[in-house]
Amino acid sequence: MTPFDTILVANRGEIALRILRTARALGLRTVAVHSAADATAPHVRLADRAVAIGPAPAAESYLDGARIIAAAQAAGAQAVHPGYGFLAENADFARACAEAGLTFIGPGPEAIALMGNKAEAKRRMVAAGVPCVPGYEGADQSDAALAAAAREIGFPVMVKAAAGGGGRGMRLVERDADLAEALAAARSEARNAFGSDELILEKAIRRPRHVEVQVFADGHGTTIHMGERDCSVQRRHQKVVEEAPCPVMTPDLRARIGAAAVEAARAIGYRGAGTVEFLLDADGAFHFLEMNTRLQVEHPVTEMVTGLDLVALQIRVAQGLPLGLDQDDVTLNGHAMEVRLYAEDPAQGFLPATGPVGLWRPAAGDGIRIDAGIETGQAVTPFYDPMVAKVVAWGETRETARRRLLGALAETALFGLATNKGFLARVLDRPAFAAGAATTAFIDEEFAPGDLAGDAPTPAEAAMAAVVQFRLDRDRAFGQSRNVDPRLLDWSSGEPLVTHIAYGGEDGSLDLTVSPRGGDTYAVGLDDGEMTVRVLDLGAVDGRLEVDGVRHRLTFWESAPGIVEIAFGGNRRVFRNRLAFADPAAEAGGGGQVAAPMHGALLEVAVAEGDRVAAGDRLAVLEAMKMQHVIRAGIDGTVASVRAAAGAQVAAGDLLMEIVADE
Ligand code: MV4
Repeated sequence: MTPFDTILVANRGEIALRILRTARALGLRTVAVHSAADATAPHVRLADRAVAIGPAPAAESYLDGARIIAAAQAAGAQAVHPGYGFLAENADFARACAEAGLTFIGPGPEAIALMGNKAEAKRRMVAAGVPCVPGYEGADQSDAALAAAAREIGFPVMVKAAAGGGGRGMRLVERDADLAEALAAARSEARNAFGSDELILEKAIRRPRHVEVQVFADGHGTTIHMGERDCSVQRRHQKVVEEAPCPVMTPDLRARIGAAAVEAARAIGYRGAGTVEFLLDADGAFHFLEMNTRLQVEHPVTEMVTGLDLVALQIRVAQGLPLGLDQDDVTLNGHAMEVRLYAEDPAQGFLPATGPVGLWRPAAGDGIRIDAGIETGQAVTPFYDPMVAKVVAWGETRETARRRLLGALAETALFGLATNKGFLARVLDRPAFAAGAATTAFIDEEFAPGDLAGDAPTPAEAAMAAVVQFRLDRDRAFGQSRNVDPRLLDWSSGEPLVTHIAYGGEDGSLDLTVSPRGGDTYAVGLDDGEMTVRVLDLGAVDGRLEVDGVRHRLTFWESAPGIVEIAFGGNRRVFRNRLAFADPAAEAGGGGQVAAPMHGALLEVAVAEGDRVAAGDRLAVLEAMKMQHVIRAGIDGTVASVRAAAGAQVAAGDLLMEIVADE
């Protein structure tokens, strides 16, 4: 192992930034690589040098080992940190680095390859005396051999792909009669996904906890552990919450599970950072599951309770230096809890969300750490994992960490994209989670499929949204000109100005009216009721509004005129004013109510009562923000009434005309 002074980070997003920061802090020079989609990404700007390695698809960029090795050579890096994902557990890449004279910051290729095959890993672990789930990992893959093994193990059994991981290709089989079909399906799935149809069987453990132990080894005979993480809360094998320590850990259990993890690493001559995964059953027995031969996404919770920088230690070990720590030097302090913030929409089956980030403003505070890969103005693209940030909180106790994490989520603003933030808060809020009782079955047990989306806005929230939107439209209409006497804002010479705003769609719709009452006070009508809303403060992003005597804090972002995203200390809600869009066909009931899309002056009204119009025909021209907006018919029909004349000042949502649809 040769010392190095320049390190290439073969990754992107938050983990690339995380690694680059430590490398810089250690005085190393840094090289970033990026795909065409990431040319202006934050990790590219943080590194001393950056090399473009290919087009957006990962297979042609971040997964292309040859291009990364060429980039390291071109930019003068002598070491490569793979992060997690991509090439982190690719034994061929680790070997190719070595052959190219580059230090791969991770374990040797043999350890990666060994742990990449579950059957082989389990045989080695059984031989090393590491407790494993009773099972079958034999070379005889015939149906007869597997069926005999399943009966010996006893149902229910888990069928797993030997080359798989993270739950892919895994099947639970409750009874003998279902085995043959499960084997056939698992084989075909495994062959397609991993290029190998080798299977293993295990006794199925019901409602286990996922407990993983962080291990570290140097090349000088030291192998230690750094305590455990509980990652039981997962959704479709994707981790949602991770914490350290495990809520049900005892000193005795930690000593035993830690010793087993260290033994697992020693048995294969491991070097660097690794994670040994166990299932912890309801009786407190633990069973080896697999070993991940990389730095994990959730390593920050271990860093927060140990005070160690795992990336710095990885680099140190890769330099050939001793770890410099004994088991006794590792002490655990307090509790840390992490959630993974994803650009995905729980209301649409957690569909990944892509597009530009309108506003990213992470929380800050005591005991809060946020590792993010995004910035305001950067786009989340469909090419890579949609995780945009990890929000982590530390506290003396688990409950303090949990409450801080809820607070940090509420204070973290991410607009422009759907996120799982509200879902994360609801997970953290569940009594079973708060009690530390969550197992791997938690999400299935606690959340009905239709219950993942979150709730509708309250009347007070809709009223605040309407007032925020009214004010944004007003300020736009009266020209950021600033020459308007503030006393004249909201002033009208005729009837009191009433602005109609309509939210919602198919299911619940909210029809509101906003009427200025002088000063910063507004009467907001909703259904038969009326709320009094006062604007105490409305900045570019933050606001404080009072609804019927109760003050609320909010953050907002206007994605387009007529669409405002607001977070009331928690989940982002999108308020889309239907009346702001000249799309009468989309109106409830399919009627032809044509409303002004924004505050402005009507320059022209192109139709009269009784005129026949076709969808797309020009109805009127509105001037706003020094631009002319053509308002077009959304449906075919006859103009039933015209409510405004050329020259009139109109407010957003004002009814301009009605079209009666053709029969
Ligand atoms: C199991 C199991 C029960 N019994 N193996 C899922 C991911 C992969 N790493 C292993 N997994 C499991 N293996 C036996 N013998 C239950 C799971 C499991 C699970 C494990 C960890 C975290 C979440 C999980 C969710 C469902 C199933």
